[in-house]
Amino acid sequence: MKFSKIVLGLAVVMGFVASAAAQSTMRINIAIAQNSHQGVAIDTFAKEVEKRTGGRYKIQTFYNASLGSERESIEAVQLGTQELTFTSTGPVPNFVPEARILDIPFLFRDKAHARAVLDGPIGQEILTKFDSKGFKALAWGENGIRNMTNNKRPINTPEDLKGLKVRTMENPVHVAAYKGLGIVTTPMAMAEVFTALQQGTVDGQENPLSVIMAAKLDQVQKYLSLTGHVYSPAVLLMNKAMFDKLSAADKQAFLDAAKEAVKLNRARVDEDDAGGVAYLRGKGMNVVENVDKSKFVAVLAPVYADFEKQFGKAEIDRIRNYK
Ligand code: EAX
Repeated sequence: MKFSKIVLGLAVVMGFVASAAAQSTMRINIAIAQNSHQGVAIDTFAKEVEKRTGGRYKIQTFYNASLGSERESIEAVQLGTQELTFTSTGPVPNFVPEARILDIPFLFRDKAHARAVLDGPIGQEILTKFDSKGFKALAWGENGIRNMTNNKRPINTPEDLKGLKVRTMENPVHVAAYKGLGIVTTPMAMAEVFTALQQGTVDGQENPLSVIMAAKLDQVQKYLSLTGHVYSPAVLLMNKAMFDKLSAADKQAFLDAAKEAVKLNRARVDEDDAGGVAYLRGKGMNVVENVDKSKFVAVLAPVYADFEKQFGKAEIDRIRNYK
């Protein structure tokens, strides 16, 4: 009797050891709340990876910059101290300059145009530029169309932006453009934004409705203007060496899981955009809906001239005219 109990006990332990050894755990994070378009992305990615690899890979999800800011997380993935991250392209140009062209204000007609460019040859080509920088970019996701908020005044025309102290992402293209609009720019990580607005360190910030709602910025911002001045892509990044070590089947599983994640991420952005204005008005924000974007584009003419020198007019037009 005793002997069979020992054998049984050993079998159970061996079983645990085998399954534990067979399962690897990886971490992925975002800089905003789980209840968000980005939370949907990483939660879906985690579920899909576990399902598609038969449980051999478990993805632990972290929110609210608990593992670090977007910039710190991109750096950690590049170094391999963190396996994955889902981030807006805000800080990306500091690591992959080729992605900067996507951050040009008023470059895309709308989300459909941006999604077509990112999922088409132009966007897929830019994804390959991440490889030599230590990343496997699994898929383009979506952060959304960025709008201005502030505590000073409604923004109807570019003149209303003059002298406003606005938090920006750590993105050189955004900073150059916003300065061109007369904004006093303060680059800062997302986790510091709520407090900076609350304390009046800055007057305003700019983000998609999805982020404004997820970060509860209605609690510290009075005015929202639907300037729609930038389409903000997101990207699902994995440490390149870790991706390369996966079997061919698991590489495909990670890529397919990323595709599923982005589908639901974009669907949540559409949902947020459909209900966001009413929601934020209901929270007491003063919303300017009809902003004449052509006036902002006109003021940006000198900045566009610089961008054409930086990126090439043909490259910019290729994106602008993409159908
Ligand atoms: O990715 O930093 C920002 O304004 C981003 O839009 C935010 O972190 C979500």
